Amino acid sequence: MNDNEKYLFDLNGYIIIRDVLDQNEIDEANKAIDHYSNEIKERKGEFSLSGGSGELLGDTGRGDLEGALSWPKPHRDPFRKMLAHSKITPYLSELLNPGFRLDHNMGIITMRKGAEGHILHGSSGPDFDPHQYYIFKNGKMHNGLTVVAWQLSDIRDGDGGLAVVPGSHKGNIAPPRSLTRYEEYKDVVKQITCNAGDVIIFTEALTHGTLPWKADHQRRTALFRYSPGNIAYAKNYDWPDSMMEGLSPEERAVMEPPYHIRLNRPIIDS
Ligand SMILES: O=C(O)CCC(=O)C(=O)O
Repeated sequence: MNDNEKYLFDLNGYIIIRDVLDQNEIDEANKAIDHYSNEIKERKGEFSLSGGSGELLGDTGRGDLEGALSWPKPHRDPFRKMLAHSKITPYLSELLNPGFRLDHNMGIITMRKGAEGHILHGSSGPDFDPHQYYIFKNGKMHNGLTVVAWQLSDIRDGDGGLAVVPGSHKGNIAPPRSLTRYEEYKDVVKQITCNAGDVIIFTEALTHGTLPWKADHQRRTALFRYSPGNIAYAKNYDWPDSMMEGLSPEERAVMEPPYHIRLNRPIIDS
């Protein structure tokens, strides 16, 4: 992570890394999603994410697809490659410190035209959340739970999808409810545009959410969440054999449970 990228992450709470995947890798990942498309669960009723906001409403819910790391070969391969990808691990070592670990099982977000948005949320101010935080101390960034979002389809201005309040990861005051519902202060909410193959890294301290999907093509994003090696947000880190079988040493390293780096924690050499 170079100095300009550090500046941008500290300033905004997120960074976009361009062209991490080539066209072949994007195609492989999309082919695997196509193969499992009948398992996509659209969030409706009590699972809706729009929180009753008229601005975030849609005709259907976000489509979630789980379990990609456990799929049989070759379908799992494109997602296994994302787990400890050599173009991304240097960023995670910088932002979360060496020894970072996968927190939560990864998931694939799909949105078809008309899918609702997700109320904006984030953990900065007024309270300190010891699992999801952004701290700058002794000349260095320290992050709690951090999202790595792999884009598998293009997102243009006005399409919808991930939206953030840049800089809010350093906020001390809770955002107005009308902002989190996308009813007011829309000028401070930025919809992120990017291309398939790009990766967005953002801290969960950042106020972020999802705008309803308006494009004809389906949104597809593979979402991985990481924590520093010493902490866990999610309860479960006893990963099933189906997820562990066949992993490389680097991939295994990010599947370690939370414990101190001093206790022979395997570290990815970035
Ligand atoms: O649509 C997105 O990328 C944001 C998803 C999100 O914030 C969440 O699932 O908690």
